[in-house]
Amino acid sequence: MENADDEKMENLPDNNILLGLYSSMLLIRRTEERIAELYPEQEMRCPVHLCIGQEAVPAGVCQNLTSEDSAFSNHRAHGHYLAKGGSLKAMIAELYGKETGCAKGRGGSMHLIDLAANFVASTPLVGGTIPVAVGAALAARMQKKNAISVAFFGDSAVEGGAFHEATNFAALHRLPVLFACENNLYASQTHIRERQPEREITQLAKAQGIAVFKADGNDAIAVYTAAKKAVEHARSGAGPAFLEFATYRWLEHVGPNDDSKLGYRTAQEIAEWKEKDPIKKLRETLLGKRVSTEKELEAIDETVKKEVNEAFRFAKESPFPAKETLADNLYAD
Ligand SMILES: Cc1ncc(C[n+]2csc(CCOP(=O)(O)OP(=O)(O)O)c2C)c(N)n1
Repeated sequence: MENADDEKMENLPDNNILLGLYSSMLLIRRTEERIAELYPEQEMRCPVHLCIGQEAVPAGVCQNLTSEDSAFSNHRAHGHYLAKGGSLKAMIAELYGKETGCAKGRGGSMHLIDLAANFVASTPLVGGTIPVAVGAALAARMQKKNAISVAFFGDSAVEGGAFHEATNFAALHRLPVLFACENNLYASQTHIRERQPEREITQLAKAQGIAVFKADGNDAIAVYTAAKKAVEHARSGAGPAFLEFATYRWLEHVGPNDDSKLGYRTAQEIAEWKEKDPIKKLRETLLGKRVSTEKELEAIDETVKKEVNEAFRFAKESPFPAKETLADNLYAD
């Protein structure tokens, strides 16, 4: 090994993984940019919680999952759904309330589901899917599958009882589940310092005897590498793993706008995090390490934009559910 740079190169994931991370993040970013652009038309009538700035977490974690593994999410679900392989067309149609949507137009942005991709559930109840992911891990164990499950949630979810019950049960039974915490510092407009005592979130998982992994959530390679270790841990039968990623949402808590005028965080803080753009960071690595050329990355962007355009066209042209079917699928008979 001639120098530290060569050593770093040695440790890079292989090119397929790197390009997978890049494409996945770009798909999430371009999709959400288009949602933000078209939201003022008021054709998407559901609230939207955008994850622009946070893309490295879903991309880096899901790059380690197989189609057998299941994923669960919260109100900020677009990135997790897409990175797990959920249908983009069905997601956009869902935001438009259309029959072709992934929840047949009944759920909107916060109730994404795509069972074909094993993206099993997302719900706006903070922490609500964490115990369900643990249940999926228990089911996988009982069915003797090699599958693991992942619960994505924000930093506020660890303040709820469901998190503590679920981690306790998962640790006790050494279940193959990952708890993936996106620590973006805020719950709506309240900083974590005003909500939690001064201690690391990971201490909560450690106290349950759960293996803990942490990574810079703006560095897709770091997220991928930490998640790889956590996935190996869970899949080996050693029990659950807890992942904490430092990340940041660029736009308002809910909706398509910048919120620097609200006063709960400063424009400077937002600008500093934007400097750490995870897509820009990986792009620089891909070019710097000669994994890709500018032209190849441009081609990925063009392909992604076409896919996004096509999904919006599909959603807009799709029919609304017929009136007489509105109550279908809402209640168990
Ligand atoms: C049980 C519950 N309590 C309160 C709310 C209201 N609420 C919606 S989003 C949110 C903040 C979520 O913050 P976090 O979990 O850190 O995720 P982020 O929005 O930062 O991604 C709250 C309190 C809710 N949806 N569910």
